[in-house]
Amino acid sequence: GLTRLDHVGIACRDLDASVEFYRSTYGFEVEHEEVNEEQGVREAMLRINGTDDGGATYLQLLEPTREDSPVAKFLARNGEGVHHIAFGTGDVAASAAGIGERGVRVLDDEPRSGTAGSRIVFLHPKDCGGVLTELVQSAH
Ligand code: CMX
Ligand code: CO
Repeated sequence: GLTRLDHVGIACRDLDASVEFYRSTYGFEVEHEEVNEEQGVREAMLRINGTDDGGATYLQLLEPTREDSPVAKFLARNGEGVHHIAFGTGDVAASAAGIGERGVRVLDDEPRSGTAGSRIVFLHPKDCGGVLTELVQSAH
């Protein structure tokens, strides 16, 4: 099942400026930064809290690396802002299959590679009340 809110993904034009905003305004620090070419993002994970299932909750700041990426498209249409939410699961394939059976479109046939070796799938926002939703299974 889904055990926690893993992260909130936020689209930004300038990752360094966004990181600095969250540091200076709230005191949140970057725990992890990487480029994911498949998703077309440069991203920073800011840890907000730990949870009793061993996971944690993050803000995922997302800057597009190419113009045809989902985040670039989102920025062009909406400007900067909340892009998606992500729920944690112990078994992303099983969670996606169960949710798919309920009529929600799962955008990835196979889980893809997410932050820090995690495995992720996305659910179509039009089937989720306008909220782009990600399921994530941590690597550890
Ligand atoms: N949240 C809510 N609605 C969204 C959305 C979002 N982030 N992105 C697009 N939509 C809506 C649009 O508003 C549009 O609605 P209308 O038809 O009512 O105008 C509709 O979905 C289609 O929008 P689009 O701009 O044509 O976008 P696409 O269909 O090309 O792509 C989506 C939308 C969700 C399929 C695509 O963004 C996708 O596959 N996303 C998953 C991958 C991803 O987002 N990766 C980046 C994050 C990586 C990470 O978290 O690690
Ligand atoms: Co995400």
